[in-house]
Amino acid sequence: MSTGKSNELGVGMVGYAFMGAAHSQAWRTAPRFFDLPLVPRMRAVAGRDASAVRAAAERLGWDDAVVGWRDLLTRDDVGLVDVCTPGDAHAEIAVAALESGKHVMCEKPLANSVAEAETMVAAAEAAAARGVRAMVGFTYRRVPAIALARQLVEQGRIGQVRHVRAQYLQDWIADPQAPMSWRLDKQKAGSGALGDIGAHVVDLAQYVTGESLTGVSGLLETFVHERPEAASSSGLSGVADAGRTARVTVDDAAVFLGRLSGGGLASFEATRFAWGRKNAIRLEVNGSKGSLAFDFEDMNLLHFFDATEEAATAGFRRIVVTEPEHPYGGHWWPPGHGLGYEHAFTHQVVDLMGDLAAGRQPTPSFRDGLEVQRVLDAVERSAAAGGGWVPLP
Ligand code: SOE
Repeated sequence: MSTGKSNELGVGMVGYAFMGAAHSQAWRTAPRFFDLPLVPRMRAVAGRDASAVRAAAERLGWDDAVVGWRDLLTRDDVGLVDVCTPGDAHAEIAVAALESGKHVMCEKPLANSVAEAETMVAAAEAAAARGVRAMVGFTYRRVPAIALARQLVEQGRIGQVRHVRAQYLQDWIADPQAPMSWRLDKQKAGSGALGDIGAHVVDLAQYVTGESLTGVSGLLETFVHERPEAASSSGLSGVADAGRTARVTVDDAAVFLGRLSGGGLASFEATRFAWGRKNAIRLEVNGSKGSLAFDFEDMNLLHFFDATEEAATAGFRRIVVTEPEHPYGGHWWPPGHGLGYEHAFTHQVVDLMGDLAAGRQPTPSFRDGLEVQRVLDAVERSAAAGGGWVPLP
């Protein structure tokens, strides 16, 4: 497969809305701030509408625009396909791309169902035998404070994990007049708050602790069943069409409990109805020797309590995770100047390029994505049966 110079990798992206814009920014920025062993080149973006995809290519910095994602698979200058579509298209595009020898980066959640995710894992594992790799975009793993939390757990600084308290709180549809979006349509999105944002905190809980959930029990609720259709939309906001309404077919909120493979207990909450909470990803882990706490709304901070310190002066330490000693540190601004939402997408590209250049499996893998999918599915089954316990394999 020729994609240009030997240390270059041509990228073709499918979809160009909110996630497509975030990924474009990352593909463009990664080689400008990091010294990469493999340099991504933004070859082509694919969409359905010729003039809209052309405008997106221009705006987001892609060399070319194509109508229909299949055209990406036959191009010699594309070595990786980046799937930024709603969930209902993930499986078809990712499997076809892997079968045609293209590496794949796929947005989260991996799929809309466990069955689709299993098909994707089978394709990814068959492709891996041919050196073709697949990764799912649980981007928040690459927030420096989260990566540091993982390191501290791995180093044993909080000891045996006893509790995980994980929340993902937003408010962008708390107003019942907020218009319909594909994220509220089960056909397109698979589930609601559960899969869209609950998936992130399930992944973070498993990633930071290095453990798996062994069972869950949960409740789901839809508070607003009918919404105005969107006359237009951009990102997460839209303009309501006064004349027409559409039925919401997903959950608005999810609350669930889980047990971790190391014996700890976990609680999760995912909602888009928490007025005032904009993108509050809160993760607290309590171990036998200390605690960690993170809130994305203050994403450059990690709070660490070390219970081995002298009791009289022990207290939560507020670590400003912006220093060269920190994960991904030293590549951006002078120490202390802070990072934002978009930087984690750039770190995702940096790690992916490093893994591809070294012939390593990037993480999170499609199998990690399937594990999360199984948790989502178990929560749905539990909620459908009134909240009972559902074990996970
Ligand atoms: C909407 O809830 C959303 O854009 C999610 O789809 C993303 O995964 C999350 O990062 C931000 O919120």
